[in-house]
Amino acid sequence: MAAPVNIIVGSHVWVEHPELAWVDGEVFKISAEEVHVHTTNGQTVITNISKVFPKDTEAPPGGVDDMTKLSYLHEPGVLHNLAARYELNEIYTYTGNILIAINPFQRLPHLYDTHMMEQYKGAQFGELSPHVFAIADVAYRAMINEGKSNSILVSGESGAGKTETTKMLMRYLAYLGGRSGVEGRTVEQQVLESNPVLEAFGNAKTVRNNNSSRFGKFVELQFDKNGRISGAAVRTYLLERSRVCQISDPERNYHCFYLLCAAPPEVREKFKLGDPKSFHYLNQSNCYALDGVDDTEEYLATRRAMDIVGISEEEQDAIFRVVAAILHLGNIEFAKGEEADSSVIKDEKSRFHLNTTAELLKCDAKSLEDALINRVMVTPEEVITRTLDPVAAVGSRDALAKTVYSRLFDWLVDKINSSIGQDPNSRTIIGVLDIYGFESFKLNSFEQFCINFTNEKLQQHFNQHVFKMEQEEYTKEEINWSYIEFVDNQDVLDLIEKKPGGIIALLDEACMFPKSTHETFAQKLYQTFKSNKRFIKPKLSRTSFTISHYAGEVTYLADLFLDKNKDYVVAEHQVLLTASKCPFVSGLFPPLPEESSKSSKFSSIGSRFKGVLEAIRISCAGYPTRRTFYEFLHRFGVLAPDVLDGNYDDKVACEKILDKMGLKGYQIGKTKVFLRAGQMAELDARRAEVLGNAARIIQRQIRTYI
Ligand code: AD9
Ligand code: MG
Repeated sequence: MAAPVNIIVGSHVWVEHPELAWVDGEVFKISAEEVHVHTTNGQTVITNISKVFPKDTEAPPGGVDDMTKLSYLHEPGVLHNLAARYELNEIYTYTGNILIAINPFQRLPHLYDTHMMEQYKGAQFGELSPHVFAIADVAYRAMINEGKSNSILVSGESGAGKTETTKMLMRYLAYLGGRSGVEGRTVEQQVLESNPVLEAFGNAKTVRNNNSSRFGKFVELQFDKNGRISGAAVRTYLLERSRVCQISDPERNYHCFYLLCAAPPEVREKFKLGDPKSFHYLNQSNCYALDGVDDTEEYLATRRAMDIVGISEEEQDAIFRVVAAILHLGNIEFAKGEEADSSVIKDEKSRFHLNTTAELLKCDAKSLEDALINRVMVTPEEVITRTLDPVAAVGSRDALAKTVYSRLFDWLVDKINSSIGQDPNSRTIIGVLDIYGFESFKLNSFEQFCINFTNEKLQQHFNQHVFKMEQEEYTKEEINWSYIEFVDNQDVLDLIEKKPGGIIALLDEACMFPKSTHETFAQKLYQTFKSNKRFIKPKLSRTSFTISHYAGEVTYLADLFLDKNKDYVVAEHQVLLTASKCPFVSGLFPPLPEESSKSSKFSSIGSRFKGVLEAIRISCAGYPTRRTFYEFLHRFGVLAPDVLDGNYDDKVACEKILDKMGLKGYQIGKTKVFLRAGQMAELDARRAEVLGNAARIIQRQIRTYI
């Protein structure tokens, strides 16, 4: 978005500001490329003309509800508009048919109450204030009227409000497609209550968000021919497994661990639980409680939601028993054994936790011990039992915890799906996608790599969609357009997912090759991508690499990439749990054929995910500003009074004015004028000149008169 060059002395402009991002002011001097500006906060700024953007002095103080109504589509204009609306608690703004939401960080109950839902039901899009309900309504109407399935994508960085938005969308769709007055557990109620269940097990506090989703989710609502919800399917993507055994201050593990530790006393006694501070998987961070969240209440709420979703008492008991077992498992420590490279259970305390884990999982304690400290190697010739040193035993313990937890999570998703039920006769669906948002921390590992890759995919989908939408608008207005370049992130995606040769392919390759280490993997990346514009090797680093994502640069530590990419279940763990006397636990580990043991789940994520300034940038590449003929003449008629007097029809009049101003490259559609980036500013500058001259003439006349 290059700044337009038509900035003159007296122009109202935006200039960059180190803290405020942008500040407005007035140009008082221009010398060559340098612009001198008096800012409204009392400073004088001298900057290059390319860094100065015109300010629309006629924009309404409360902002406009659709960005396409802005005279200037540039970053300061867009941000200013959003800020002006946010001041008035207007958190929603349209950009065409895209909704931008700004996180209010406070409950706005009236915004989502039944009265509001009634208002939006069937209302023409754009007639009421921008709202998430309006987006859902459009999707629903299109389905009813045209028999079209639709998906709603929610995107934004971590903490932006995607999950809350998704829940509002689902609530509104449940309202439209629900059976009012029906008693008992309805499909829509079950769908809505699946949210708290999945959040208890799949969300956690991170640095950016107290309730951060650590998995991606696509909810498919199925409708019957009368537009009633008749079934639903929840698909989840890539739960962050490492969090189960590794957290850093001030983050938390998954909510379910804390709420179970805060359960009523009889539950805690049964599972031998106590203070969360006493568990290794929780006490690696100093954060236990969340502001405004009562974990005891959350425990009860989760149980209630499980009831509605259709998880039986018995199953609920087994679920929490497994959660407790994981906490005890994490407290098993190891000491060096007598033989070299071997280990033993460290002390009585660890033995207690080992026995408790076995009790809760209903498996044999000795077998559990063996599975933790030994590894069986099967070669074509013989079967060898190898001992593990204490470090490897801890690795084995953590691998078991992660496996059990992710199986438990998958079980919950399956259960939700089977109990809500699918409608095989449904022909139309509305899908809602809520993923984990873009993340960049001080230290970023494989999890952030996966999360950010997912977001790149979604961004690409979004780019293509907006591009198509623009194209449709131009076609509708019958204006000529050939090729509109738009900022594309295909090169980042190629870097990551190209087969062969992308980062994921190289990682999978490294995982298959027994001699690889994170260092050889990093070296391979440096070599392969040395001239890739999106890939940067940080100086002085031997194992980290930087990717220039659409949302910014992120540096990843390659150290644990290999381990984390290998998603297989240790054979001994599998055998141990398949033999559990608890049908729930053994059900999580059905005997599996060999081949799945080495598969890397990660490599298939790309294919599973075919998925706002960028949108605005795309608009800028085409014809960002459009005005109806009437609006255009109203604003710029003053530039050519003779044309206005000429009795032309509106379209011709617009054309004559544009010609007179010597503008090139604009387009005239059937009802609107389409202007190129910067052309609106140019017209405004001319208009200001004309009006200024007129004012001076009037002043002179007045003076003469006096
Ligand atoms: V992440 O990528 O999963 O880490 P999200 O999902 O984008 O992230 P989330 O929806 O969880 O963010 O929102 C974060 C917090 O912002 C919520 O817990 C609320 O406290 C707050 N929030 C977000 N949207 C709204 C809203 N429309 N009304 C009120 C909101 N509060
Ligand atoms: Mg979320």
